[in-house]
Amino acid sequence: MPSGDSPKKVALITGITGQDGSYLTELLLGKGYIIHGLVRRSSSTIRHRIDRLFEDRSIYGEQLFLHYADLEDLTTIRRILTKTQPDELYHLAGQSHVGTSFEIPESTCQFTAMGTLNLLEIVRDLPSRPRFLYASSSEIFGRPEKYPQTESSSYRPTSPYGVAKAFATNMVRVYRDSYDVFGVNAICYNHESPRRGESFVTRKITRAAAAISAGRQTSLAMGNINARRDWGYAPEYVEAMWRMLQLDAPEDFVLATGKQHSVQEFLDAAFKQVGLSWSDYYRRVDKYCRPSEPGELVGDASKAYERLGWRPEVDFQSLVGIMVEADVQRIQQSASELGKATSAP
Ligand code: G4F
Repeated sequence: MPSGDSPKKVALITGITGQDGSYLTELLLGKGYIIHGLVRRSSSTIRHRIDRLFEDRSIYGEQLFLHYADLEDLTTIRRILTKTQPDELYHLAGQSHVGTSFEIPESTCQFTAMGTLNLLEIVRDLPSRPRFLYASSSEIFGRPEKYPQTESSSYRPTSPYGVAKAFATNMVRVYRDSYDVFGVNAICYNHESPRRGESFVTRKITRAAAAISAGRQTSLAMGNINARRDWGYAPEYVEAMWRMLQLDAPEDFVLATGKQHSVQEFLDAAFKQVGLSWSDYYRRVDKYCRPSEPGELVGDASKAYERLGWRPEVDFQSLVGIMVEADVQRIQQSASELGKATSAP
């Protein structure tokens, strides 16, 4: 290293292959970080969101490193943390589907609640502790007494997922207050992007709008379309997460737009963009309805604005526009690749 250069910061990200993990990785690469990511080993590694980085030899093996570990592999995680000595640890991994948590409550709690506690225990014992950010969720507020919610609103979760997240969020606070761990909760409201998993409602809708307009799908089976959410744009949320770990002292923050829209409004905007009417294709199917839904989840992010200088810029219409456009392009690209393959001699 040339004299005068400060050493590069090191970050470790759990959930690096997810929507937020991939955006955070790009953000930190741009800031010159060395990044270590934990990847779950399964029969098929789902890594498509970071494939471009993985295949770039000037990045992978130089600035970006992946390690296989589940959140249950405590010895492995301890070893990776001891070896890589991160300055910042972003804990984004977890079973993130609220609906699925009703079907698999035990593994959801094991992974999301206990997985976070295990990680905090490891961090607590490290001689040189990283700053720790936990990606918490508006689901902790469940059926809130008041709206909009702030960092001090009470936790009243309505799903196994929300309960697991509330446990983990409280544990971060306990480790901060009891052991002086620099631990913070980013209490994130829904945040979406073209990289959103296909089983979440926004992406399910934008994919369907694109596929129906291309003649590849004929209908869209959905659950409760009266549900309302505070939807923001994911790349902006990871920027706030990074800013949280740059503060002098650890604090929790609500990250939200402060505006609510219904699933039906999302449907309407997405289908309009491709010149269709959603009601011609929509079918209500009970299996997509949840045993219980949260109440009015809408966040007040004024603390993030004041302390982090963070304010979401991408509004609801723009978010829908970005996502539909990306899915239309994906379909056009796959059609042209298929065309090339079938016309090959
Ligand atoms: O897109 P969703 O599955 O997101 P949900 O449950 O709000 O959770 C997301 O946001 C949380 C807060 O940030 C995160 F903690 C969590 O990890 C995840 O990222 O569902 C949104 C709404 C729900 O009310 C659901 O009942 O859409 C309703 N919905 C209606 N039909 C549907 C469907 N949701 C899904 N996934 N699929 C449907 O067919």
